[in-house]
Amino acid sequence: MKTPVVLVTASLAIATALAATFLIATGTRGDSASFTSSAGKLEVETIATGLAYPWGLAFLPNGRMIVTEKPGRIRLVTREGQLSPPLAGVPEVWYSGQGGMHDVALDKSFAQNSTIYFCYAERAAGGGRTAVARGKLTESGTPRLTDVRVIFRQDGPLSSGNHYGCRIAQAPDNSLFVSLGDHFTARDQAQTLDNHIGKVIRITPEGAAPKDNPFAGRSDAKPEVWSYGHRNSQSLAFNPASGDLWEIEHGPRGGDEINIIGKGKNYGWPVIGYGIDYSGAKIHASTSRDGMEQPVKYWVPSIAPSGMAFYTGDLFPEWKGSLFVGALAGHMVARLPLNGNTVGSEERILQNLNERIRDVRQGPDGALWLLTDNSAGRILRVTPAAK
Ligand SMILES: [Ca+2]
Repeated sequence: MKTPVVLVTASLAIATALAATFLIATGTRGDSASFTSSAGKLEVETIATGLAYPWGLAFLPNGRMIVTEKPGRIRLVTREGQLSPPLAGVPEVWYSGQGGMHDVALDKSFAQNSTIYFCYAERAAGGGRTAVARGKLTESGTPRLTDVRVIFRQDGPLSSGNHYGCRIAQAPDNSLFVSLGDHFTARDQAQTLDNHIGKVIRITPEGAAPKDNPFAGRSDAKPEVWSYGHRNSQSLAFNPASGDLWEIEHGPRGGDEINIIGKGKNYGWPVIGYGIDYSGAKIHASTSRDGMEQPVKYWVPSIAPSGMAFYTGDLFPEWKGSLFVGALAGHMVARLPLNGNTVGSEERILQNLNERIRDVRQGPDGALWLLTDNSAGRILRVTPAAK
C-alpha cells in the first residue's frame, strides 16, 4: 500500500512546476506544437473559440453540438464552430465560485422528443445547491428551449460556492444518474442518507425516485440516493464494454478517484481515502474499511480530473477500449487502457497544450473533442496527424 503522506509531499513540487509552466506558456499555446502520443503525432484543431468556461458538451444527431458555459448559458455550435446566441428559456443560474451551468445531456430518444437535461447551481436562501432541469430544444429559427421544468433539487446543507458536481448519465432503462458534490463544508453529510450531499442519485426522466432504488421506502433516507460517500464528482459515464456506471471525483490534496458505481454502495468519503486536507491536516481514518468501496484508480498527487469518454471509435484503432479523462490542474488528457474493470498504466497526452481540460467526448467522427476551461474557452478536435 502506498504511503499518502510521502507522495503528497512530492505533489507540492509538481503542482508548483505546473503553475509556473502555465504562466510561461499561456502566450504560446496554439496548433503549431507537435503533440506526440503512443498513437503517433496528433493534430489539434480549434473548432470554436470565445466560450466562457465551457463545461459540458454533447453531439446532436445532425452533427451540431450543444455546449454549456459556466456563467449560465447554453449554445448550439455548428461543425464549423459557429456559435448560436445563448438559448432562451434557460433558468437563472447562480454563477459563483465553482458553481454555474454544468453538464448537459441529450435524452436517448432526442431524435424523437428533442428533450435535453442539464444541471446547474441554483441560488437558495443562504447559499447554492444543484438543480437538474429538462426542456425541449427547438433548433430551427433562433434556437431555444421550451417546456423547461426543474425535475430535481439537491436537499441538505447549502454550498457557499464549492463542490456542486455535477454530471448526468442516462441508463439504458432511461433513468438519469446525477453526481452531486459535498458542498465542501458539509463533507460528513456524505455518509448519511437523509440528504443529497456527496451522492450519486438515480431519478426518472420526470424526476421521480424509482421504486427499485436501494434506499426507497426507508424513513431515514432520501429515495433518490443510489450511492454515497462521494466528495466532488466531476464525471459520470456508462462503460459501453460492461454497462457499468463509472464516476470520477476530486480528492482533497491528493486522492482523486475513479470508482465503479454499485447500487447502494458507500465510497468512503470522508472516512477513507488517499489524500490529506488542503491545510495539511489528516482527514481520513485509513485508506480502507470494510463496507466501503475502493477506487479502481486514484491519483496522488491530484490532477483535478474532469469529463471522461470511453473510446469506441475507429480513428485511433490502438486506443479502442481506452478511457480518456480531462485534467484541470493537470493540464492534459489522461489515457487509461482498460482490461475489464482493471485500469492499466496511464499515458498523458496533450501536455504541451497547457490548457485546463474540462470535458472530453468522442465525436461521431471518432475524433476526441475537448473543452478548455478559461474565459476564452475553446472546442478542440483531436485527430491523428497526417503522415
Ligand atoms: Ca472514495
